[in-house]
Amino acid sequence: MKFFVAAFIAVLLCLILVPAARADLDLFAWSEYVPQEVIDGFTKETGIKVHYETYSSNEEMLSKLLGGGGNYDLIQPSEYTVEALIQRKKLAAIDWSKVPNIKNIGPDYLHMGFDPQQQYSVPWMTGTVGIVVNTDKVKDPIRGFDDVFQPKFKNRIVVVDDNREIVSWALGAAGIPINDITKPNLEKVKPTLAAWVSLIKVYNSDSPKTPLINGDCDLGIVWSGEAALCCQQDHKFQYVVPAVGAHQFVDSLCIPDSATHKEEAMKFLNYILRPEVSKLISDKFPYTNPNLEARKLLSKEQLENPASYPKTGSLEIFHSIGKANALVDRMMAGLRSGQ
Ligand code: N2P
Repeated sequence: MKFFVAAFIAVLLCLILVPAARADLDLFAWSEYVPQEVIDGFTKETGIKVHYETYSSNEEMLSKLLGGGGNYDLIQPSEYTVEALIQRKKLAAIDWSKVPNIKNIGPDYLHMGFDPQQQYSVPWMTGTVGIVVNTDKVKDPIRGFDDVFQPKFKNRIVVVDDNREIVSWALGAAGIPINDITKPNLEKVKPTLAAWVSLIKVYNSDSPKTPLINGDCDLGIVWSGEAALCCQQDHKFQYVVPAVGAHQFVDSLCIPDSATHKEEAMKFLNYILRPEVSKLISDKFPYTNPNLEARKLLSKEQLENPASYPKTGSLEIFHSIGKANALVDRMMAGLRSGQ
């Protein structure tokens, strides 16, 4: 009898404790950026289930993270948002002894200005925001933003749905440094932006390639990985890094200080840094891969895709602009609603 009671208690304990011990991982990342097979491969190897929730902008991610809208173990901010989160002490330091594969990242992508001590971020992908031209439909030379936003291209343009990006194009075209976001500078570019906004047909940050590929739009200002997918599909698409320069984004994975599964998060970081895993990310989402060991595994075609690995262009990263973000959003909301 005693034996049966003991066995019964043991089974009961197993039922209660084992599921609790099997941790999950809550990943909050950009849409169309983390291949399902990478997630599945990680789960298969570690038993850790990954919940992938998506967002379409840094600002959307921030408002959910800081508003307590979710409990996340990994987030995927761009450089200026990493900088802002470090300033606000919202990120957990990464224990590099648990993420030795960081060695695969090229030195140019480490210790960047937004995380100078390389304490909080693992570079995921980098890229540019540039122009896609359907050369079957657009015969004029397109070299910069002013060439895109011409009245004759009204309702033929798709852009990413990202106010900070759009404002940076007008600043760049006016010769104002793209991080110099002040009230007077915004006033200066407001008329240009008003004219540009009236020409845009589609705002889409998740899949801006779609209206280009299906022929709804002939010009786009989009993330380079989306542009690379257009170029891969049809040589009629051309990628142009604007002559005045472009924003180079650097998207990283970071662990929020509030994360409850930090060990699992570091396992995931080390996993995605393996060259063969990182190659899968490049195969599906052809941005510029900062993992130099993974780049060695890419084909000549992948490395020669002009959007994934552009050869020219002066590039600049964004810096955190603090409260000026609200100025950008307010002005753009007004312009986009026709005021
Ligand atoms: C991926 C979006 C890339 C984000 N779908 C650029 N920061």
